[in-house]
Amino acid sequence: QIKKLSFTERGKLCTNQMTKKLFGIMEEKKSNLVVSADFTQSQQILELVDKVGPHVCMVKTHIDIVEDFSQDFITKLLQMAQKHKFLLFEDRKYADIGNTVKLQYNNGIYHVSSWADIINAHCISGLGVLAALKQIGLEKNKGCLLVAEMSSTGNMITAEYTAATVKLAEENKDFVIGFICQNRLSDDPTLLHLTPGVQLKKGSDDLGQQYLTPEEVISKRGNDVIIVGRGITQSADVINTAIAYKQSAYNAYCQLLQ
Ligand code: 5FU
Repeated sequence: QIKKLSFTERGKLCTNQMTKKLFGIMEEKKSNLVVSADFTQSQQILELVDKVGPHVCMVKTHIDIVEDFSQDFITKLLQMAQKHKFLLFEDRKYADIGNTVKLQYNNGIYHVSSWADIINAHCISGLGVLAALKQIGLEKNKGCLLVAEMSSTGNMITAEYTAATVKLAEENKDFVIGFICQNRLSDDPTLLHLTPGVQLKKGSDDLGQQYLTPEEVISKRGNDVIIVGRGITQSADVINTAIAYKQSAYNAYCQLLQ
């Protein structure tokens, strides 16, 4: 049963170095938690990641919401990543034609390709988006996640679109490391399933976000990693809340191995 392989065992099967690295961090830190650092001030982000850094395998950013962006911020973020041993995932969801996406990934103010270990893409525009990101990312040993499903209510992703996305991932494993999804989509043990829309209690926000619990996401649905934003960032006790999410997701993963 593929689902029951440990992260270490799955890491050994990977030829993609980014996937191998992530499985290694997850096993070492006993964490399949990603925190989504959705703050608009760089200082808030740095303070958050310094607190939760020891408990996460990866920090997810939306760099274009940061109001005081600077190269110095990126330098400090990279130092934090090294200090606490986590990867950086820029949740840009590239979706345009290949040429535009290439410019967005490499250029502009943010130069995402220079610091983000992992990025993601919607393949709605066709094969060009992935080809373009790959042209830049592959030689820098970066990884890409494909958005195969979304957590938001009324999203227009169909089962056919999801299936086509899975096929694309399976055919591009040199660069694609897995999915942003709500359900386990591929039996390939070298592809990761990362799920946003997670809080300790099932629910929703007032703009269409829908939340599942860590247990539902990991043990019932068989995904690998939870992505948590406000459940942690809006908590009065960020560190202990991050620990609670980490334990909940990791215990759910351990249950699957038994
Ligand atoms: F692809 C997706 C998705 O389907 N749902 C999401 O919520 C991405 N996200 C991101 O995860 C979203 O942009 C936020 O950055 C984060 C969830 O934040 P929350 O505060 O936990 O709702």
